[in-house]
Amino acid sequence: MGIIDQILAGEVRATARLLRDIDDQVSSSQTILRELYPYTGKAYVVGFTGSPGVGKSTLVDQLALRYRKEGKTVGILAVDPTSPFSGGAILGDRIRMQRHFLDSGVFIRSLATRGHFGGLTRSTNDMINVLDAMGKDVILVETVGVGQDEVEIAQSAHTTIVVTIPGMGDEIQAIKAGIMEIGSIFVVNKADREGSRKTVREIRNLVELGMRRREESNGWEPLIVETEAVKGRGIEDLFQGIEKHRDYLLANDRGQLDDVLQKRARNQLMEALRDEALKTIVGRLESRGVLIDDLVRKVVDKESDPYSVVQQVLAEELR
Ligand SMILES: Nc1nc2c(ncn2[C@@H]2O[C@H](COP(=O)(O)OP(=O)(O)O)[C@@H](O)[C@H]2O)c(=O)[nH]1
Ligand SMILES: [Mg+2]
Repeated sequence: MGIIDQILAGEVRATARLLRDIDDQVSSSQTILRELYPYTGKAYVVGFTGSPGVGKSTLVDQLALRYRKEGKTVGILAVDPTSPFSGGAILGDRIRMQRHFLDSGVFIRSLATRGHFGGLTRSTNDMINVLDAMGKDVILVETVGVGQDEVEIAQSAHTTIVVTIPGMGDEIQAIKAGIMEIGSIFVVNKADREGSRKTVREIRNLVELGMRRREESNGWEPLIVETEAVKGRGIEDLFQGIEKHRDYLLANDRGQLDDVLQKRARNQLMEALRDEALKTIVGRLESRGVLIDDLVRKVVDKESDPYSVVQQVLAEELR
């Protein structure tokens, strides 16, 4: 069996190898991704975003169990640029995820993202496609934080879950600052802590404000769910919430699903374009004996500036 057939058959070893190659940016992985692409589009992708420690991994773990109960197969991608592979966070995740290891219906992978040239979003999207082609019914993607990468990754998901905890002013600020638009569901985890109801109210106010501003642009009113992930409390509500959002997308009377698919495709296309264009230009420079480091030096020494360097490079390389 060739690698394509192995992955389509859901073989763990072949899949893990391809994911590693994507992480290492081995160029042969592109050919494989190209061949796998026609087989993607069946999985339901759920993205989780929120600050470190709010309980995303614990939620993902619990939801994975819930989906298994439905007989669904699950892929899990944990994207954590802040923690190296050998780091404590990943170790903690490993231990927590241990119970899934004997379950062939769950495939787990952490993305370390060591200084990615082409960016986090691209490898994540590629990996989502692999798990999709591999036949996983549901793919749970965990990303850290609320930065640009996370917002972009969130756009790859059908349902995006913004996770927060009681009393985190920063979180609420982040929600205000633009992540509001991406949340299909807001989770207030660690509901065992004081102030949970208050946080729910604050988010509800923001949601209502956002809905008014959004002018029914897509008609989905974000849900707010309280959970205590460590004890599995609220997981059923969250699960049902995701199902509800899925039903809404699939009803598709306003082209909701197509919106999601378009965002994702656009995202993937732009990422790949940026990545390949950059690679091509850097390659051409190097083949002419121009080193990026020398250009950097010029900018540092104020012999030139970033803007002029870029203009010059583009003028020469994109003729
Ligand atoms: N008290 C409490 N602790 C929780 C809850 N959910 C997760 N935790 C703990 O919070 C810590 C961080 O959880 P983790 O899932 O790794 O957070 P992540 O960084 O967002 O993935 C762990 O020690 C969890 O056991 C909860 O509902 N209540
Ligand atoms: Mg985590």
